[in-house]
Amino acid sequence: MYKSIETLLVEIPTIRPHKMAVATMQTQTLVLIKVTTEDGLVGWGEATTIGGLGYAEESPESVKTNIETYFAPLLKTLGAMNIAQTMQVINRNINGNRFAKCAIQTALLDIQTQRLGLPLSEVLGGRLRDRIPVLWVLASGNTEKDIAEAEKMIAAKRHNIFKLKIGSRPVEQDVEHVLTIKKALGSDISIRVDVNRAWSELNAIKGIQMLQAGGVDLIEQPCAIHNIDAMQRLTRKFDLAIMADESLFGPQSAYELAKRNAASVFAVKVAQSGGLIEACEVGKLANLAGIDLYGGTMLEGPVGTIASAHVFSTFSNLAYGTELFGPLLLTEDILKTPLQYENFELKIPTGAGLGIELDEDKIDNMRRQ
Ligand code: MUC
Ligand code: MG
Repeated sequence: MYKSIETLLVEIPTIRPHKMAVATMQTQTLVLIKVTTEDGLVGWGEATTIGGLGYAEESPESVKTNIETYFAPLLKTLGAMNIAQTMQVINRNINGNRFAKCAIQTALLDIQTQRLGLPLSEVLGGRLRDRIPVLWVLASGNTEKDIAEAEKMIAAKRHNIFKLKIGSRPVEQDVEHVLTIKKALGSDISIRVDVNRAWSELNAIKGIQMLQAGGVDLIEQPCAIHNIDAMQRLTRKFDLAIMADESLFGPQSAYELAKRNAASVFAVKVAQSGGLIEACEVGKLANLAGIDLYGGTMLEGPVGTIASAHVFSTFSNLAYGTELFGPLLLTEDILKTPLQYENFELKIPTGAGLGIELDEDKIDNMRRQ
């Protein structure tokens, strides 16, 4: 039933350097999976990551190799199975590789929901909203440039919540940068920071004290991935939201974090969760534990962004909105009709499947040969 499974690496420059504690991006490598069935349907998935191996354990190249060597030959033998059975066989035969698994699952769900004539969100339990709030990440590395960029976004009604990437400079310098931006934008504008695991617990206490006093709303992943004890103590100690990002990598880790009260908010990412269905399970666990939700991104292009949007549309609690701005950070669009960002929100497509149409000629021109 599956005729071909292709992995395409598509290099697209960013609109400006995107500086994070884990990497500085000038180009994003989109990792796109295209699954074609014998009866002519095409499903898309995405396994994009950040900074090669700088962010996660899978790189664009490892995803491509592992899909071509292990996933594709196995998938071709599973044509008669439904998606649950297919993913069960894949999980029994292939360890780890959450990004690749997410991309494959997305493409299979895209195909399945095209057959059913339903938006993908409808097989994930059903959407509760057609639009989701989207913040913008200020990461030019320069305070004045960041303020100008934010003011432009607010005036254009594109974004009115901002996340700042910190952690690569001394704590005092980072705090000064954040609070200068907070002051310039005023008390109505929500400012959050993402430390990308760069602080020791002591530095986190020092930094968060100053950021909380300055009116910052949320601190994302202050400490190391496996330092759950520090995350737990910081969550207890401070009144502002402490969000788990890199420490959250699928339902099992969500359960551990929830059990230990090691975060007040979860940044749910579909690839980090290992699939769209698993991301929904993380959302359910958060609900049961009274943990707020935020829709995260791996700075994917439109495929991963819209797959994530279908997931987040089903969350009853999306208290901290989303950061599904990935396609807006890129200089080129790969869709025939661009995604609709307006009034500080992203509109979720209503067509069958993912509900987007890729421009394959453009992708062909930009893909790594
Ligand atoms: C992260 O750690 O949250 C999301 C937005 C952004 O700028 O970087 C990513 C990764
Ligand atoms: Mg983060």
